[in-house]
Amino acid sequence: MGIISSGFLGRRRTEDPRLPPGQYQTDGFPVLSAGPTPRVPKDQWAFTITTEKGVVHRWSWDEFMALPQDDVATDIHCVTSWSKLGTSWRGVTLDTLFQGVQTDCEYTMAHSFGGYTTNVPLADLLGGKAWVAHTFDGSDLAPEHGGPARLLVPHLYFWKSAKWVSGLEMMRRDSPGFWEQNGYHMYGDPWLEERYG
Ligand SMILES: Nc1nc2c(c(=O)[nH]1)N[C@H]1C(S)=C(S)[C@@H](COP(=O)(O)O)O[C@H]1N2
Ligand SMILES: [Mo]
Repeated sequence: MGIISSGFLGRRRTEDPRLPPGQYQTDGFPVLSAGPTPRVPKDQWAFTITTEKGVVHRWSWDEFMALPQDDVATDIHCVTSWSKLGTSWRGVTLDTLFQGVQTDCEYTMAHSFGGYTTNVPLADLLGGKAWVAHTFDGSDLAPEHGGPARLLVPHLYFWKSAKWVSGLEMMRRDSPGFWEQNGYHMYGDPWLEERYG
């Protein structure tokens, strides 16, 4: 019925210039977890950055929430082909967390409560490109989406955005995390369709 057929709308949606190649837009928020959802009470939560010299920078929940906070509007892209456009988050930039961290390493391994890992170059975490996010759409980040806090690295496929993130470990050489050991790409640029290794 009417001039605008669903086919026309479908075409328009897939041609959105914000969609990387091979991605479709979803309005839902799919949950993709490799295991059960860990429940981490905020009073037992901490975020750490561990350098190659073994220096540990640690923030409790209250210390983390007292840092400067950023509101972020961004698109996210899952390697399984869904993208969600214009999502809104609140969190702390990695630039803030890395102030005062001395390292010569170019690579990091993100670690999560529950054991998930993913490798991200340090350069991709700095320069206003990545956050430890605790709020989605104005509400506390739900446990199934990584609450109390998750990594948010939206310019890479979403598997790099470690849910329930507990810390970053500096690495001298790039080394594969969980999905990267299981065939996913070491870097994961959605615009270059770096899906599999
Ligand atoms: N700790 C942890 N983080 C994770 C995952 C996971 O299984 N465990 N899955 C990754 C993948 S493959 C995707 S697409 C996104 C999914 O996030 P969502 O469940 O909030 O959509 O989280 C990423 N971060
Ligand atoms: Mo994913």
